[in-house]
Parts: sequence; C-alpha cells; structure tokens
Amino acid sequence: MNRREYLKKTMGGAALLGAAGLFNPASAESLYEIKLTDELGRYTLADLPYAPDALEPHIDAQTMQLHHGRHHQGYVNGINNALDKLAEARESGDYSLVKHWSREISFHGGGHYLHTLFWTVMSPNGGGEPTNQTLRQHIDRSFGSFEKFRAHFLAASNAVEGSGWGVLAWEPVGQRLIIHQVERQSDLSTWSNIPLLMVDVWEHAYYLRYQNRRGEYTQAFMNVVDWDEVARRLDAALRFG
Ligand code: MN3
Repeated sequence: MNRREYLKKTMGGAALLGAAGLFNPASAESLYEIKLTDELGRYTLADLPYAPDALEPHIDAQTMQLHHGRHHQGYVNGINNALDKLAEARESGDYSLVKHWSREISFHGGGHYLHTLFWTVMSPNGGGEPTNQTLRQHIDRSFGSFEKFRAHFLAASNAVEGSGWGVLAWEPVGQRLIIHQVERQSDLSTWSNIPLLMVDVWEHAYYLRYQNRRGEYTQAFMNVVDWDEVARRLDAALRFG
C-alpha cells in the first residue's frame, strides 16, 4: 500500500491531532490504533491496558493512577476546551486569544498523544532487549549497538531540561531512528518523525517513588519497555514512511 492509499484507507475515522497533523486511523495495521477520540471526534481517555499496579516495583500504582487519571485526563480536557474556545472565536470573530488557544492545542494535544502511546510501550512482561530482527538492525545501523542506543536514550532522557520526554522516533526523511528530547510535550520535536518509544520525565511520572532521582526512574523504565510493541510500531512506520 502506498502512502496515498494508506491515507485514503485510514482517514475515514481520522482525528487530526495538534499542529503536527498526526492522525488516528482505525486500521489494525495502524500506528495509532489506540482510540484517541469518540465517535463525535472529541478526545477521550482510554483505560490503561493493564492494572495500575501491574508495573510494580518499577513504576508504582499510586503514580500510575494519578498520572493516568489526573494528568492525562487533564490533557484530554485541555485540548477539548481549546477546540471549543477556538470554535467560539470563529463565531464571534474575536481572535484576541488565538495565540493562547493555539498553544494549548499543541501542548494538550501533544500530551494526550504521547501519554496514550506511553501506556502502550510499557508492559509487566517488558524489559530486556528487543528480539525483533528489523528493530535490532535499525538500532544497530542508527546507534552502533543496542548498548549504545540504551546509553544514548537514557542520557538524553535524564538531561531533558525541566519537563519533557525522551523519545525514540522513526525519521522517514532520513530513513533512520533518532532520539529526541521533547521539552514540555511538543518543543524540539520534528514534524515528520513517528514516535516509537517514549519515556515521560516530568516529575509527576516518578516523584512519589524516586523523588528527584530521575536516573533511577529511567533505568527502571527500561525494565518495563514492551519491545514487541516498539517493533510493531516500527513495522507500521516503515510501511507508512
Ligand atoms: Mn506525564
């Protein structure tokens, strides 16, 4: 399937998300098969794909409950609210706050998108190294070895200034894997890139158990990475890109 056919096939139930124009096709092969919206196109919060305590001891149940139920829900509410306010602005013709609400779309939309993926790239059966051959080959080609990837990914994630994410992404233009520090939820990302693996390094993601020891948390995160899901996303990205 070429890109145009793919878009045609998947744009039926698509939901545009944020300034990057990411979309949420319903195809089983899709990159975005987790549901981000309801039938009316309103953004919604899906249930966690496992119990809140499933990732213990690496990520504690209370953090998971607060992170999913409060923080992620807040991003869902935030993007819906921003869209409502912009609809009101179009009705009234008063665009005095357009800059604010446009930023809110990027911030909350980025948060909704990254958190939705974040829950799926962790698993109680995760950790270790990827076994998928395609993923291994691309990691070797882009970073030299899995060990070098791991050290680079942890260093980048630990060094994010303030609040943000470490993200492993497929870069379709260069046909390679790349590691980003995504500050806040949207800064420093690249338009065409497709996120494959992401670690949330906002303090709310680790403070209850790890306090300010972000490095301990990111190492623990590596013990719950679902490499099969990362490989599945790379496979979909290769077909898409
Ligand atoms: Mn978070």
